[in-house]
Amino acid sequence: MLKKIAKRLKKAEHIAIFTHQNPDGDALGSSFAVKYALESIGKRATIYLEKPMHEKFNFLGTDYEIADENTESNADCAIVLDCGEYSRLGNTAETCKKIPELLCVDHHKTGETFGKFYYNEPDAAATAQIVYKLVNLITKNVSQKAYEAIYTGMSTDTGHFKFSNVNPETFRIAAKVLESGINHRKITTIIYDTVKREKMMFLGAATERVQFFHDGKIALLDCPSEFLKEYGLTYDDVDELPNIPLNLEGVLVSVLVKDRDENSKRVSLRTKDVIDVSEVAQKFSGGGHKSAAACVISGDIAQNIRNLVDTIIEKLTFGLGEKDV
Ligand SMILES: [Mn+2]
Repeated sequence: MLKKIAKRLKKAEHIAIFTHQNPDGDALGSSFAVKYALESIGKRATIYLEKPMHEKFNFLGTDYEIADENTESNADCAIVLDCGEYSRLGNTAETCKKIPELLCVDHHKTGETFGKFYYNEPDAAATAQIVYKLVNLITKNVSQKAYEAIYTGMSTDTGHFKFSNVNPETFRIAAKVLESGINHRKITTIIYDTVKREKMMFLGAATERVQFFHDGKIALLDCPSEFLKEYGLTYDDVDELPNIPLNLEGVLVSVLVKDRDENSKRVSLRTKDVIDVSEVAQKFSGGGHKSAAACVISGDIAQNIRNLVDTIIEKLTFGLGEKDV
């Protein structure tokens, strides 16, 4: 199927590239890598985003367009990367739907298999890991810019090669990417080792807000946007937020509660691989991966979050979890 997707891309004239809202390093890295590969063989390629991406990813490139419900694209082919469902495309979904041909490359387990040509590799640590293969099917001369973007996606989706989604293939592909001569340290310095002062202070205060359940095995951080505002930050500045409660000693599962809109909260779940948190998220109409998942909570929010914590306790007690810990 990946070969077919490469073939369709090569046949197209103008390719529109889409990814999930609030794009992370994998979403953006995959998008820019595909864009650069297509441009290198003389195609037009446009990345559509809902809003400006976080400035820390500017090193990948800044050539993209902002799309809303009324944006018309004259692309003859669309490829959606790192996202398997229209609903996660946010405001760019309408633009995407109007494009005659739809292709999709993803690694999320709980997508809706959309597009005429849909390729999903749930074992791939990052979509960028699949994109490595895709760009090499598109061109024999993949540029360093494209490889930098792929490395960024692989690094950020694996917590810099330390999450359980890392497999031998991840390192094989990372090795090939490094062999192209990219400066990986330049990338990791920007992504991991450059922290704003206000953010350091925020992280300390956030740690104090963490609540514990089930003998300290579950940690919950309620982080409304107002709290971030006190430090001059937004959610985009703290994408490692779910790891603050998770990294605490003794914690097996973390719950991060963020504002979504007036009536709902976005909840991110993480685990030190003791339970499948995507199953917990699915119970609340969400989804994701085994060790990282998310869902939206509305209605009686306090009660529903309590129910979610109870579901985790149940999983820890009766699921596959506790005996393996
Ligand atoms: Mn991803």
